[in-house]
Amino acid sequence: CWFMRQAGRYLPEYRELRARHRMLDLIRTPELAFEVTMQPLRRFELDAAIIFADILNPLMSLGIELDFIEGEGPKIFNPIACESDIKALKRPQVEDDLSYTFDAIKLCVSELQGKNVPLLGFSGAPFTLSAYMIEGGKLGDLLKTKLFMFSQESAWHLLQERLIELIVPYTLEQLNSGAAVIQIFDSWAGFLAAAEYEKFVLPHLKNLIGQFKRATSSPLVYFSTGTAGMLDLIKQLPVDGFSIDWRTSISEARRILGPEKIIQGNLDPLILAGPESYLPAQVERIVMEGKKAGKFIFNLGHGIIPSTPPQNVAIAL
Ligand code: 1CP
Repeated sequence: CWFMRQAGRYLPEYRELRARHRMLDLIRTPELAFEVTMQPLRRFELDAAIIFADILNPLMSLGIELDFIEGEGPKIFNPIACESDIKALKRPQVEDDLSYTFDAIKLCVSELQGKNVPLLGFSGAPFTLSAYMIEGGKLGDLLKTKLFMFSQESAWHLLQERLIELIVPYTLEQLNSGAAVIQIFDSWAGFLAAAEYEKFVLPHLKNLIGQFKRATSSPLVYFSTGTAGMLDLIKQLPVDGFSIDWRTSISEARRILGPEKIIQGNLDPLILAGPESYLPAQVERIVMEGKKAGKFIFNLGHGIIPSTPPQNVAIAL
C-alpha cells in the first residue's frame, strides 16, 4: 500500500517546508525533493515511496516555460496553439536537463534500500501532458485541447511523438537512478469519449510502452481516472498494471482486464478525507475485493486531498 500525493499538502511538515521554498525549487533541489519524498515514510508504514516531482516540470526541457502559482496551480506561459509551436520545441537533453530528479532518486534509494522500500518513478502520459501544454495551466473541460485534436490532427500526432521522445528517456533514466517501477499518469484521459481515446491516445501509448518495454524489464503501471467506460480499450496496453479509480469496482476491473494484470486502486480520496467513522469499513471492503481479485495493490483512486487529516492515513493503513 502506498498513496499518491503522499508528500502533498495534507502534511504539516510539507507545508512548513513549502512555506520556505517555491514548488519548483523543492522539485529542482535534490536534497529538498529527497526530504519531501521521505516525510510520509517517517510517519507511516508505507510499502513504497513515490519520488517528489510533478508531471509538468519535465516539459521545461522542451522549452515550455511554467511555474506553480500560489493558490492557483500550474501555469504555462508559452502554450501550444499550432504546428509551428510544436516544431519550435527544443530537443530534450534529458540527462542534463532533468538531472535534479535523477539525483533526488539516488538520494532516496540509498536511504530506502536498507528498509526494503521500493521507490516509484513517474511521468505524465502524452495526452495529459498535451492537455496542459495546450490549455496553458489548470485544466477544466479541455475545450482547447479537443478543438486542437479535432482541427489539427497531424499537429496533434506530432506533439505526441515529441512528448514520447521526452518520456521514454526520462522514465528509463529514473530506473537507471534506482527507481523500481514507473507509473504513467493519464489523469485526464476520462474526459475523452472512447472513440477519441482510441484514435488520438491509444496508438501513442502503445508506441511509448513498446519503446519502454524493449529497453527494460522493469514494471510499468498505467494510471487513469474517469475511464470506467473504456477499460476494454485500456486493456490493450501492454503494461504490467493498471491503476483505477472508485468509479469501477476492483471485481469489475478484474473481470474486464483479465487475470494477468496487476490492479491498483481505488479508495475515493474523499473517503480518506472524511469522517473516521466511515473510513475503516470502506478500506476493509476494498481490501477484501482485492484479495478476491488477486494481484492487487491498495491505493487511492486519485491523489490525497489537502484537507485529509494525517490521522486518517494511519487508520487506513
Ligand atoms: O505545494 C503545492 O502547492 C503543490 C501541490 C503539488 C504537489 C505536492 C503539485 C501541484 N504537484 C505535487 C507533486 C506531485 N504531482 C507528485 C509527487 C508525488 C507525490 O507526492 O505523490 C505527483 C506524482 C504529481 C503528479 C501530477 N501533477 C499529476 C498526475 C496525478 C494527478 O494528481 O492527477 C497532475 C495532473 C499534476 C498537475 C498538478 N500539479 C500540481 C497541481 C495542483 C496539479 C493539478 C492542476 C490541475 O488541476 O490541472
